[in-house]
Amino acid sequence: MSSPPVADFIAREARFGARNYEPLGVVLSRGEGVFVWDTQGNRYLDCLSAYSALNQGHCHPKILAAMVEQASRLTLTSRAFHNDQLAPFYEEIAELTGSHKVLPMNSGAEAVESAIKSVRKWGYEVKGVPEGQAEIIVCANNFHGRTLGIVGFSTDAATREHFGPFAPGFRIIPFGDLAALKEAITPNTVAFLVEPIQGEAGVIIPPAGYFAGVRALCTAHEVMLILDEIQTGLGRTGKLLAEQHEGIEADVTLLGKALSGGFYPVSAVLSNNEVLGTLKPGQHGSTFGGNPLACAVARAALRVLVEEGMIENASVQGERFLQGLRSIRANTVREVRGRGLMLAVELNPEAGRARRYCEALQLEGILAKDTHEHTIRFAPPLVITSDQVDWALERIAATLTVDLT
Ligand code: IF1
Repeated sequence: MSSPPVADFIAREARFGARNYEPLGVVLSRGEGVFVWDTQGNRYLDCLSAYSALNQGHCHPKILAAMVEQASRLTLTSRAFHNDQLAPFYEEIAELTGSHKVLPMNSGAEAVESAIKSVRKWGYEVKGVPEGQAEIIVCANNFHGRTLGIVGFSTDAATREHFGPFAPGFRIIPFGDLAALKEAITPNTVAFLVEPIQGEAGVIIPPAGYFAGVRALCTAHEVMLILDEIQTGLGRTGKLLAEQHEGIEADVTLLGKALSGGFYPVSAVLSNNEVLGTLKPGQHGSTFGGNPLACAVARAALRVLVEEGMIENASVQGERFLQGLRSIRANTVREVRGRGLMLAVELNPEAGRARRYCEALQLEGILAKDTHEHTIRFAPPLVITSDQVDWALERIAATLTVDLT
């Protein structure tokens, strides 16, 4: 039996759904590795990977097996009782990332919120900041999620407008500007929250040495460095954590997205010191956080990432993809940026909206996502092969080569 037309699914979504997204006109029904298929049976190379949640590729068989096995045994206990998956999850993620304490949550935004709560508590109870005075420094053009606490310190109009009033306690400085950080730190500063590479802003890589300077300033002023690695972490940039490119260690690291390989929302706050130690029973939690299904899925997701060499592959294929994009000679392209398999092509404004090129790429069998009018992001699963990279580059080059005269 043939599937209903694409337009039918889209119209039915529009009828009852809140219109908070504007997806490309493709309706997907199956995924495997780097590929997805639409309801009509067309195959696409997924160059978004659900915003880097699918680093391990679609429906990875080993993660799937772990999920099915655990789902048939025990799914949820709440944290009112212990479960036999939580301890091994803690041990494995702590060992892999070199962390001392782990707080399991669900969505990325919850990990961010949990980190904010924890560093404020640390500020009052350990650093000695006067009650109610804690300040957290964040960067312009940040993206840390959609909760009220987080959107209050966004600088993007669509993200923040008409959702206030917002919570105080945040200072915004330009990304990549060390002098601005130095100036913004006060005795009441408890943390600097920042993405190692700004994702939503369009894959913005800070100047070399920036994070070494950030680390030194934070240490000197007893400010907790919180790295939001929800998008950059778990192999996406060619290292387990993007901080490794900078030769630094965060005090607090946030993971989400690929922590479950795209099967289930799993996030975590990892800390190197006493920050998470300030949380006592009853002071923070979540019904689903740390549940056995999440833990089993996350354990498998971390295992395949390491055992199957996905991090090294992201480094090798990322370099191939980057060089390939840089070698495209088209007057539509203004700049190519990337680290590992987190890549972006910024178009010249005269080239028109990036969305148009994503629609053209869709017809070529590639799914990619625009951001900020003129930027196209490429972030395929980390299991992509050289042949698949070359196949994509050929089509991307053809799509970007448009006569603008
Ligand atoms: C959407 C972007 C990606 C994140 C970082 C926390 C979160 C995210 C660094 C929150 C989430 C998403 C969510 C998605 C769009 C997206 C995104 F375009 F906005 F920047 F990935 F590129 N920290 N990123 O990137 O995690 O609560 O969603 O699990 O549609 O909002 P979440």
